[in-house]
Amino acid sequence: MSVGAHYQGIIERYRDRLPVEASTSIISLAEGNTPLIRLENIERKIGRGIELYAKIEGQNPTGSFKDRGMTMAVTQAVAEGSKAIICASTGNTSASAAAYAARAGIRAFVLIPQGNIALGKLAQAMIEGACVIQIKGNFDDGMQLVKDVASAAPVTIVNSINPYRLQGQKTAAFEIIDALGRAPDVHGIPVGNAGNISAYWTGYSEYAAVSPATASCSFCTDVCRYQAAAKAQSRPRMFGYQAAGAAPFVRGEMVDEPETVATAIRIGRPQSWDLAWAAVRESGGAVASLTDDEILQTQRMLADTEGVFCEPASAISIGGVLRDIDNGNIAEGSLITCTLTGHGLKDPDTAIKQSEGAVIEIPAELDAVKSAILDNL
Ligand code: AN7
Repeated sequence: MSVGAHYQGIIERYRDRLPVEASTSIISLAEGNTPLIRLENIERKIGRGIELYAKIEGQNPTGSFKDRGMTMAVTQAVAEGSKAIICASTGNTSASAAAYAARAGIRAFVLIPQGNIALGKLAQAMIEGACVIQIKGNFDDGMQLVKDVASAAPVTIVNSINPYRLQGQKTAAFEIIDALGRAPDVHGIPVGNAGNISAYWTGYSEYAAVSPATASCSFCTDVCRYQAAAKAQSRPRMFGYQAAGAAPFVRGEMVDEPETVATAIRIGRPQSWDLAWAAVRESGGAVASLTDDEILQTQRMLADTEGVFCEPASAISIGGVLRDIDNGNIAEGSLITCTLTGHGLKDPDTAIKQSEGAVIEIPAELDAVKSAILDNL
C-alpha cells in the first residue's frame, strides 16, 4: 500500500516484515507514520556540518512510541483468544495498553508507581477504562509483580518482554530509512527498560540485510521502500542515554532506588539488558547519562528553539547527542536521528514548573498590554 492512500497503521504498512497472518484481525489506531523533522535552528547553532533530525513519536495516537508495539501485542493477544492484558508502567505503556484494549474490547490492568507518573498519562489510563492499580513501589517492583501474577492468572503481559512489542517498535527505524533514503550515521535514543533501543537496532539491521537484488516491487506507487531499504547497507551507531539517577547501563549494574525528574525512564532494572548491550556493542555506539538539570534544559531549548515540545525523558536523546558532538564522540558531518519518544503534554506539571515567571500578569487595560509588548519585544 502506498502511504498516500488511507493510512491504517504500522501493521498494514509493514505487514510483510511483521509476524501477522493474512487472516489476523488487526487492532490499530493508525499509529506510526510520524514526522521526521530537521532541527534546522539547532543545526545552525552547532555547525560542524551536522544534520540533525527528530523522529516525533509524541504524534502517535496516545502520544508515545509505545503504540507501535501495542498494536502488535494486542493484535496477537486477541488472536490467541486473550480477554485481558496487563503491564507495569511508568505511564506511557499504561496509556497505550488501555487505549488498545478499549479498541479491542478486552480488559487492561495497569500497575503504576504511586506518585511518580505524569498527570497526562494517568488521565489517559483512567478515561480509557483500564483497571488502574497504584502500587507503593516503583516500576521495577511493578514489573516483578506482573511477571509473577501473569503465570497465575489469565492475563497477557504487554510490557516489552512480550516479543511482539519490539517487532512493532522496529518499524520506526524502517520509517526513518524510508524518509531519508539511507540509514543515519548515529541514532540517539532514551533508555529506560531498554526495549526501544533493541527494537530500533533490529529494524536497522533488517533493512541493512535487504539486498539490492531483491529491492524491487510492483505495489509501491510513491517512494518505493524496498529501494530505500536497499540503499541502507549501513547501520547507525546507537547512542543510548539515561538519567543520571537511573543509569544502570552506565554503572554496569542494576540500580535499586532509581530517581529522576524524567519519570518515564525512572527504571533501575531494565528487562532488555542483553539486547540493549548487543545493540550498543555491535553498532559501535555508547551509553551515557545526563543530569536532571541537563534533561530539563534540553526539553526547554527544544521547545523554545524549534517549537518541538517533548517530555523530559525524550529530550535526553537530543541533550545527549549535542554533548557527544561537543566532546568529539560523534564526528563532524554526521547525519544524526534522535527519537523523541513522548509528547510534552504528557507531563504538564514539569513543563509549567520549569517555566515559572514566563507569564506576565497585568490589569485588563490597553496601556498595560501595550507596555507589556514593548517591554518584551
Ligand atoms: C517517553 O511506559 O517503560 O527503553 O512503562 O515512556 O524502551 O523502556 C516507558 C519508557 C523513553 C524508555 N521515553 O523506553 C513505560 C515505560 C519515554 C518512555 C522510554 C519510555 P524503553
